Amino acid sequence: MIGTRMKGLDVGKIMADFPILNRVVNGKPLAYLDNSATSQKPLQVMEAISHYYAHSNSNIHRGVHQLSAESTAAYEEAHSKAAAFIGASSMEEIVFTKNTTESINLLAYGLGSRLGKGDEIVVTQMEHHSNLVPWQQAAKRAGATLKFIEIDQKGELKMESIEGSITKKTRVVSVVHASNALGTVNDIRMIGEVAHENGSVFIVDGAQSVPHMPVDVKAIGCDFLAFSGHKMLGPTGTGVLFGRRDMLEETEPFIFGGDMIREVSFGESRWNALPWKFEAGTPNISGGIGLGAAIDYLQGIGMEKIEEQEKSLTSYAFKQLETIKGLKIYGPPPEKRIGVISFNISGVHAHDVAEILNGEGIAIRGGHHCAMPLMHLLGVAGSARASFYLYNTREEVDRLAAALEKVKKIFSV
Ligand code: 7TS
Repeated sequence: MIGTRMKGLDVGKIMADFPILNRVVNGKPLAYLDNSATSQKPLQVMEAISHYYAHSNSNIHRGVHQLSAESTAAYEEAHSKAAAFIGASSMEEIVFTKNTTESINLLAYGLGSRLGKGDEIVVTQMEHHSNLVPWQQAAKRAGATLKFIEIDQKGELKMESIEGSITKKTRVVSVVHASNALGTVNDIRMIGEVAHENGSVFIVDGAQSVPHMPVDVKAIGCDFLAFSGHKMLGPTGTGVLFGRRDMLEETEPFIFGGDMIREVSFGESRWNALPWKFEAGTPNISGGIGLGAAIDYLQGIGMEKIEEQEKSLTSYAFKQLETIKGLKIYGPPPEKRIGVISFNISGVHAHDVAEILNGEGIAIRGGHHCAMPLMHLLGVAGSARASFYLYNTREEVDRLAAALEKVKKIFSV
């Protein structure tokens, strides 16, 4: 098996769709291993956006003219593609946002009327700040308490803590599907069952799962699923909130104004139909259309194949990195994680690791990964992190390992 071709996924062919991967950085071919932050975009997505601007650019839902009708149809079709991608019943259940953060804020405000004094909101100790800070604020507004499902030594959620934290007082359980800092994939189906047995709303942060594995909202049994289009080959400024129809109907809008209303008088207003009640103002039309093209691209390859390729690459990377003395990997073994590897080299700051790797043309992230409380729990200020996607290869992993040996030499560790 050669590096660019494994288990039916032709990575060489995929790479050809991503012009940025031909870049040379500091004299070396770019190895882009920062996919948890945002993914690269294929030509197909760029072409969908330019085609829209060259042929149909117009505002949606307000013109009877040809261009507006075309823009509206294309934007709505992108919602339908997103619905089919995650197994939603219809496009009414798909709200376009600008990212996962906005999707979760929409809920933290929109579900506010469900929260009162003494109620409880449950998240985990491995949340990204965007599934933590909005709930801290919601708890403050309502006089509710924020509780945490704890993690164990391996970076997995403690079973007894899941059952202990979620009680009849719990109104909202919001849990990350796959951790951006540890790579851990959580058993969200089971957590959802516990949440529902206790009468709670169940929200999943799918920012790191939806781009990398098949995710079906009915199979996981969530009420809401938030994810980012820009992490799954789509343009920046795109995100999605799925909500089960009945749940979205009961959720209050978070941003008010044009296009989200059905009828307005000087005194009051009635809201538009789903999903438009949550998409006030002129949305990111070209971005939504670009996201539709990204979904077509991913589906053309197949999410099972993407997951399999990333698993194989992650196992390979584990083997390579584990041979490096003084390098510590955080989180569970490869079979229990997505293609994210967080690590530290003893005695070397994560930012120095990232900087030396940059000199080798390798893009990784060093820092707290917007999960500061988790980093404190691990007893570190931050970590270096390599994160993979469908276009990464074993050769890039080999270069990563070689560059990390160089880091050790420079710091004489
Ligand atoms: N949830 C998780 C699990 C994430 O990994 C991220 C972004 C977000 C939410 C927020 O997504 P956004 O699109 O609203 O920014 N994670 C990262 C990261 O790991 N490095 O940069 C952003």
